[in-house]
Amino acid sequence: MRVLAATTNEGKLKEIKRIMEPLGFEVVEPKRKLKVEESGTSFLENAYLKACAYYKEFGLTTIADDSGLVVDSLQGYPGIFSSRFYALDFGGKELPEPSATEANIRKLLRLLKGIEDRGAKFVACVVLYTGDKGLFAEGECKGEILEEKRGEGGFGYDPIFKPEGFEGSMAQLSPEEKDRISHRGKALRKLSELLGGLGYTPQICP
Ligand code: ITT
Repeated sequence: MRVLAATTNEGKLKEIKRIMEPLGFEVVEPKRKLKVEESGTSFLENAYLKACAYYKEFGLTTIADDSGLVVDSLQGYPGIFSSRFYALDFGGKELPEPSATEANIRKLLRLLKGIEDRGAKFVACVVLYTGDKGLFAEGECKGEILEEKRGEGGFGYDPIFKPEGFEGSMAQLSPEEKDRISHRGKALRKLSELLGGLGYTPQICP
């Protein structure tokens, strides 16, 4: 099955390909990145908005991922605002320097300074939209927020997230290890099972 990956995030795109291609999907990149207003109030709504917008533009079965970091002691923030947390009017804004990712991490570490409860989870909601049907699946990865960055792998908040049962950060895992335990890996494998249950058989490309 050929699916268009509705994302502007290179880290996500790499992972979607890495997880879905061995499951028999051909993942194609959009010719153009779209600016989709993520006006939903949940990961599911935002994933659906992205999937529909890309489908409308390119006319291909589309997969979208809306994901983020849910932090217990911050009432679930940054949550659906994870990619733009630095600019959110919650706990003071940060300048996006040297990058939005660095500013997001800096803000989160600042807000958690001296806070004992560091519990958090990554959540991903993936939606596959075929033009007449939308299917979704969710995945979670529990862990805690470290005091400082560790590791160079992955993307986004990975260097400050320690998954449950591991010593280091998500950014210190190999790509295969991350995919095995990650919110995205779990959500995409669930989606693939759901599709199988509906009789879609992805063809392995030669
Ligand atoms: P698209 O909407 O174009 O897919 P985005 O980066 O804006 O790209 P989201 O709105 O879903 O995507 O925001 C997700 C943010 O959550 C992302 O920018 C990261 O900061 C963070 N995030 C999600 N999954 C992550 C992961 O596996 N590792 C680290 N950070 C992650």
